[in-house]
Amino acid sequence: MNDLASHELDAAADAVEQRLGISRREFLQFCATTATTLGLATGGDLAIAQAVQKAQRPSVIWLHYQECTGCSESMLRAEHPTLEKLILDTISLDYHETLMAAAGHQAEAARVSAMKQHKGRYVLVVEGAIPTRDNGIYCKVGGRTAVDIVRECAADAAAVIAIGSCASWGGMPSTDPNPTGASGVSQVLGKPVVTIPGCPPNPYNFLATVVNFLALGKLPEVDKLGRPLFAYGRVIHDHCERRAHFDAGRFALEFGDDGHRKGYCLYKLGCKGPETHANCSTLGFGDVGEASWPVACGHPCIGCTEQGVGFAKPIHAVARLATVAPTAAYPGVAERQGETSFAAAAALAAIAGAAAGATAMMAKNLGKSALPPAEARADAKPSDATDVPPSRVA
Ligand code: FSX
Ligand code: SF4
Ligand code: F3S
Repeated sequence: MNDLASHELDAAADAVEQRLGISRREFLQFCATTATTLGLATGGDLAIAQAVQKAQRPSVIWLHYQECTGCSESMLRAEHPTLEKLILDTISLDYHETLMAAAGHQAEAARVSAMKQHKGRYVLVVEGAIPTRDNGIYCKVGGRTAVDIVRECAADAAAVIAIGSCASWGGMPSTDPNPTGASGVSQVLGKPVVTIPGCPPNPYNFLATVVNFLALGKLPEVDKLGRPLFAYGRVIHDHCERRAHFDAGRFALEFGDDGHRKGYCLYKLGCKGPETHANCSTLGFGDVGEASWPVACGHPCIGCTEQGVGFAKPIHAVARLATVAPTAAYPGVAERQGETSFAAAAALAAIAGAAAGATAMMAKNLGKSALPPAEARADAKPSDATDVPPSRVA
């Protein structure tokens, strides 16, 4: 970075420190991390710092429908690194039913007024699924159906963001038999929108999306489900802290067993990390440090960001391995460990060659039971020490 850019970055950090009371160090760290996360070229941190500093805050209209308000809670309870301050400073939250002081007709008037004043420039955020069955009568605000209001608000929005799994595809309210016809925003609008799934989603992913919009004037690149690639481009399993245990065939088989207490892989307890796209394993949630995500707490990922997995597959069902060719040779969760799966996998490898051979190796590992502690094994090497730090142990 040249002297001028470095000076400008300092100036932006000073301004933000004075306005928000966020330390320079925290703010610069946030800019650098976000620039890297978004894949911006050199100077990306400066673009982000200046976008936040200029405080040309886009008007945001935030609608709530079938949900638990966990998405909003997740934004507001985020203290690390001061995300909440940045979120509330980076946007002008002109309509949010849970947070605004106004109620009834006054609240609706605030929405209409913000829409008129910022026509074509406001950002519409939708939290919660939208009931579509029976002409949408299962959710009304001010006498109008959610379907109606969402369509009206989206018509003049500069960008539409569906926050949470409910708004992304229907989420929990759409669980079979979906009595209200709970649907995602893109289904209701009939066009793709940016989705930030998760139940609740990570507030950082929302903030990074908004910052991308402010700094670059456009929404981030997304996958075919509208999920920003910077956050949902890979499966959780790819960078899970327990991945080495998976690869080595060390699994927790029951909650509270030896493998579980040692922090072994949770695949056999139904972890959906292998088929769930999200960055939970690299980000963490809330303000309690980086070990704050389901798997770090000892619970299998339930796939809450993945349509067709979260709230659809039973929690105990084993995951499909999205990035490796799956094989019918996997042992079931309750199957006796060892013999059958390895024989079947070996047969598969013989038929299908090298690619299947890799799968067979994995199947072999999946067929292992949790190994005894390294220190108790005759073949133990220092690299076999699998105990994880106390904070990571379930
Ligand atoms: Fe709740 Fe949001 Fe889940 Fe849904 O998050 S945390 S039920 S995704 O819409 O409020
Ligand atoms: Fe982590 Fe789950 Fe993958 Fe095991 S199956 S490595 S716990 S994501
Ligand atoms: Fe959800 Fe799994 Fe992340 S349950 S919060 S996608 S670890």
